[in-house]
Amino acid sequence: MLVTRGFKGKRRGGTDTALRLPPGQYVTNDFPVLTAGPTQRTPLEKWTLSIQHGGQLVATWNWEQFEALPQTELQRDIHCVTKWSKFDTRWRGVTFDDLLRAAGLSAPPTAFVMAHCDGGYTTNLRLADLADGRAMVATHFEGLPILPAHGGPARLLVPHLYFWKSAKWVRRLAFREEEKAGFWESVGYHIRGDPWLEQRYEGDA
Ligand SMILES: Nc1nc2c(c(=O)[nH]1)N[C@H]1C(S)=C(S)[C@@H](COP(=O)(O)O)O[C@H]1N2
Ligand SMILES: [Mo]
Repeated sequence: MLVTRGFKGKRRGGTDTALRLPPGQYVTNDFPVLTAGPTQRTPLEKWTLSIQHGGQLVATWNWEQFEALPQTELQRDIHCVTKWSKFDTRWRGVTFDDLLRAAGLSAPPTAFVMAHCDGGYTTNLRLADLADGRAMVATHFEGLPILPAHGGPARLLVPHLYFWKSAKWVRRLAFREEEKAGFWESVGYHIRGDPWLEQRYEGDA
């Protein structure tokens, strides 16, 4: 199954550009690489994605199993807290909703999730920002496997939040009872990071 969502009829410009650009951002056509640390390179045969709840393993998929899950395409604008925004980026992967279904979870067990990555990067997310088609574990960008520098083989994509929430090389999604700050959130960045509310730093909005 391939579901395509969010395609726009034509490229936008002018006034529309202003309307779709969050406060303090500028548009770029580049795709900057921003990583705290080295690019991670886990061979596909060693790669797994897991869902955890309170330290217990709920589900795990190897690469082959993960690729067999329902695929969704999303076309979205992305916004980095360093102020670049990139319009109309196209991704393919497995939505968070489909992951939960595949994990046999009829309802999400808690309201908070921590994403854990190869290399130790973490970022915290609220369930409401992951569910209802808002987020996916993406494996493809613009029709090609995501490059290692951009988080391939699989990265989280949470396009409506600042891009630091889109964890590269994601390996584990851990449900938690309480909200805990991830890597950037624990050094002064905002706990949620909504670009439209300009939630850049702790204490903003
Ligand atoms: N694992 C991991 N994921 C990460 C980061 C990181 O350092 N490590 N940086 C975040 C930040 S700050 C941004 S802006 C985006 C950058 O993604 P890109 O390099 O594909 O542009 O990845 C996010 N995900
Ligand atoms: Mo960033």
